[in-house]
Amino acid sequence: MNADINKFIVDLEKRTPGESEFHQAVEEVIISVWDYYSKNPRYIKAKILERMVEPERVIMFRVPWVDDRGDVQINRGYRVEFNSALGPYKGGLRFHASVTLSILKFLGFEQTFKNSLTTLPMGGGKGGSDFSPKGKTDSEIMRFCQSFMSELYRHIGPNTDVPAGDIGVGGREIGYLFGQYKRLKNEFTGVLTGKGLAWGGSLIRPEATGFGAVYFAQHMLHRIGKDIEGQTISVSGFGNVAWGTITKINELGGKVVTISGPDGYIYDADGIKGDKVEYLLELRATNNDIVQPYAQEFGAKFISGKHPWEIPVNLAIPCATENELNAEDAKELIKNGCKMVAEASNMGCTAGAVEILSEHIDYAPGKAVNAGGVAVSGLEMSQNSMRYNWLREEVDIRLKHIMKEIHETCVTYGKDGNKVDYVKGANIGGFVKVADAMLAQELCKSNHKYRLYIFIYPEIQ
Ligand code: 2IT
Repeated sequence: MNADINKFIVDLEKRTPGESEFHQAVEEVIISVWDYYSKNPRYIKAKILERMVEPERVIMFRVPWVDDRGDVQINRGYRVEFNSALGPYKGGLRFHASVTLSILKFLGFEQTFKNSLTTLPMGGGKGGSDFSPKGKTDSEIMRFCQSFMSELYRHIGPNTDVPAGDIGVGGREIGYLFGQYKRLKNEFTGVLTGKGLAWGGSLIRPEATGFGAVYFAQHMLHRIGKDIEGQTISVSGFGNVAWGTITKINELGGKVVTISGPDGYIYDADGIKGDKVEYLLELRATNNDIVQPYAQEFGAKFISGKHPWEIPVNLAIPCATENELNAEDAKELIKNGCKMVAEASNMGCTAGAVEILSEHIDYAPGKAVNAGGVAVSGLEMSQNSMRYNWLREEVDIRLKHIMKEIHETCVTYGKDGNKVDYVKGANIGGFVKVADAMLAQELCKSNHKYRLYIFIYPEIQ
């Protein structure tokens, strides 16, 4: 690693001890943009990268609530408002036991570049809580969401910060959160995205991350003269992103043979199609966070405690969570003939996996592949501002167009002979717009006291 990059990372680690996921996300971006950055003295002079890795604001708060037994429970709530150069902070809320400040900083940092890639006017943010919906009743989730919003409401707004869902936050949670915001503010505004269709939500938002990921994978395949049709594909996860991805792959004639959960993975050689896809939604709604019941329901194989990357496929689409595919998995996929990995989860591959995959096959990172989700959130904001709803086809056309543009941006900045370095392409493509906007908006340089002084004593000038 170049000495300047190394110094940058060491300094960052000193200032943010223990935030390993955040360091991993920053390191990937810094390595990708360093050459481009070093050739632009105006970025260096303005310390753009040093500024970008520092969130504009971090809010941490206590979330007390009462469970069904009447016992008091305490969780921690967060909102990391990372960067507002391109628009209001925008990004999801994650409710999961694994949530820490490091995880939300990595997600907020990535979100800034991702949102920039969408071409829509959105800054980057992320939030959530270490609250786990697993095993909780509806009324417990409702009380938690209400308590969470009782603090968050004062920090967000349709022109300030617009949260959405992420792991553990779907339509039900957004409903409870929105209801509480409205009660407290007495305002019906587009302050959250992922809302129900009858009350300001956008068509295609639930499917958007998965649909967008498949549109992106299609562009990657077309570039090398292939198509989704006839491909055997492994998917991980069984939530909203996996569901949208599988639905679109089936529509385009591909076959998905795996899904996974924290308990292990399912191998269904016949393909996950028809009723089996809708069953994923039922499975998710049980709040148990396991995929094993799919095996009993449809007579498929369940492999306990493992990831699906050992199954031979042409294409893999990780749809679960960060660092779910490591260097060993990458080698196994390549050995079994996999030609492409399109990452739909945020930072789904470890740094070791990214290195191996990028060297041998086509690999595209989450911030490009999964940007369709937040892109349709941006379209939901537009529709809310107009107080109007677009048709399904209108949203889908825009989503397709955005994914095509993101792919073109990756090719523009990442082309390397016959290959495309999608990591470099996505990182530089995302970086340029944010950096230029930060330069244009400047930072607060004026020394207020000095100004006052020369106003009173102009002769000293
Ligand atoms: O990671 C993501 O892009 C999301 N969870 C969606 C964020 C959003 O604001 O729709």
